[in-house]
Amino acid sequence: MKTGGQLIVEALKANGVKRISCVPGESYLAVLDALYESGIEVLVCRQEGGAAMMADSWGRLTGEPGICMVTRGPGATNASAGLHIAHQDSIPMILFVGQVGRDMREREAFQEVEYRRAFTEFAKWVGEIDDARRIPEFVTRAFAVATSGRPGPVVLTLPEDMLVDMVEAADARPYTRVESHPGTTQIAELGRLLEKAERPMLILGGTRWSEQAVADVTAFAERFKLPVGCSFRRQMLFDHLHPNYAGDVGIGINPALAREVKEADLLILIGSRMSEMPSSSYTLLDIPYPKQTLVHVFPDPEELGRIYRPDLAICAAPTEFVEALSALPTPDAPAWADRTATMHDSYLTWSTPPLTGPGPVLMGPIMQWIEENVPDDAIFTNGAGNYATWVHRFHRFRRYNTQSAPTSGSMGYGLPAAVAAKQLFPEREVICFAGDGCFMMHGQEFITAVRYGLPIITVLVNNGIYGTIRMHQEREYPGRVSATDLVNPDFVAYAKAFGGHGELVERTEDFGPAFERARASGKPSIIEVKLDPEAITPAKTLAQIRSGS
Ligand SMILES: Cc1ncc(C[n+]2csc(CCOP(=O)(O)OP(=O)(O)O)c2C)c(N)n1
Repeated sequence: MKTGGQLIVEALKANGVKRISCVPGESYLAVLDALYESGIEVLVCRQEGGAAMMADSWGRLTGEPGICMVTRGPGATNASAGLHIAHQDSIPMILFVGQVGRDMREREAFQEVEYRRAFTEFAKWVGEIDDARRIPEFVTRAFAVATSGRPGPVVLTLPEDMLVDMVEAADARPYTRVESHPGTTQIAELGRLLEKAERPMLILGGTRWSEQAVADVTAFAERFKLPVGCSFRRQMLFDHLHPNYAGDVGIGINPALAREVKEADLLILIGSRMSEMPSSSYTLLDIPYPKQTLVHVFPDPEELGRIYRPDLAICAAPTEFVEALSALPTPDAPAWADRTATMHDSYLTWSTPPLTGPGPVLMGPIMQWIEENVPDDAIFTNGAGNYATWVHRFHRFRRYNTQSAPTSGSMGYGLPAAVAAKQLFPEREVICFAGDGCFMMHGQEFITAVRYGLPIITVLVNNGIYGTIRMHQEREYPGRVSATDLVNPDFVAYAKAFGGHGELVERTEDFGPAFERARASGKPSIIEVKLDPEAITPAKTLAQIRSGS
């Protein structure tokens, strides 16, 4: 006989869970008790949004569901920020929510929410376990749903009284992963399309990749001399210094690359949904009938033909699809080899940072310093803001799993994601990029990094404004500044008050030494980079945007 709380923890252990994030609540004390001496590491967070984002980041970096536990009502609604990210980004995650007792349901009891109604839009499945004997069934299904097809978040709610019931239940076993392979006829058809093509291109995106899959797709691109683009915030899927790399198909795309995508005659989308950001607001491919011959590879049939009608639809996970590509014989010299080389040259020019700009601190040389001094396996995290452009355009990603950033453009993600990444890979450098706006959304999780001894480095780009919105505002309503300026704390003092290391950079040349000191401190650190608000994009100042020049 075991309690519901014990059965939950046993089911997690059976599924290989090593860590969870949480904010505690009285609604799930029995689970907290079962976690005591369970061997599962519990990261206690300061706000459920950050806790859920940590779980998302674990799911993103491992492919296995990240686990988060929160209390009912306010805990769950706070956590919904992380749920939405995991949903839009196709990340496996399971959110456990303490729920009011079964005998009180539907009375709007203290903090009661009907989660099936509230979260169905953000989750692949929302379930409530009202019988402790069914815990193995629900948890197994949660893992299967979160990881299969297009991965996503699952919410399981746990009535408080169910968790203390003593019951007999089946011993927990690990879930079975569902794989989806391409058919041999589909691979042969792809081979025929490639034979006919003159301007083919690969675009990689989505999830369900692995180190091996990245190696497989690289080998395929090399054999066929194909140019490869990476979808928005999925740049870690292809080595940016590889001669076949064509660039980031994301926000502010290289215009030359956008032209190539539009003019391609064969587009092979692997894992990407080609949603609003990578498609330049749905302008790169015609809807529903793209001009390009479209091969769309995606692990969920519902996405195939949803927006773009593909000429060849392949329902397969990227891992399984790229493995099957070895069956295609290597062509003699493909006619497009020169075009691939030209596209890579264009990428190299596009990703070379400008060395001038307004103000005494220049982000271009700072990015250059980072490129020269940060190891290839360093993990970059960020949330949303114009500061992120510097990373996305000028950091040359070299390896798989070196990025944890939301395609949903959610501010406040970078810091909790960095905490999670460092916990997972303590031997790797983890660098969080944040704006002053973005950082303050989950800045309290800096204490979580301090508490667990996770020396992340935060590059906090402080321009004193909600820069992205100011940029749009100046373009649409020139000179009418409304709700986009900020008053900030002293971020160096903030870092120190939390027990971390703080640095202030007011001149470009101070960045390198500040970074080295942050590294050497062995503590979580914040490097506040004081950026002139005029330096709003790598190409244009705020004044130029205001005047429409
Ligand atoms: C959670 C959330 N709230 C609001 C927005 C809208 N938004 C996008 S970027 C941005 C400003 C970001 O400011 P900051 O982090 O200071 O970076 P900057 O653009 O100044 O570089 C805002 C408010 C968002 N994307 N996410």
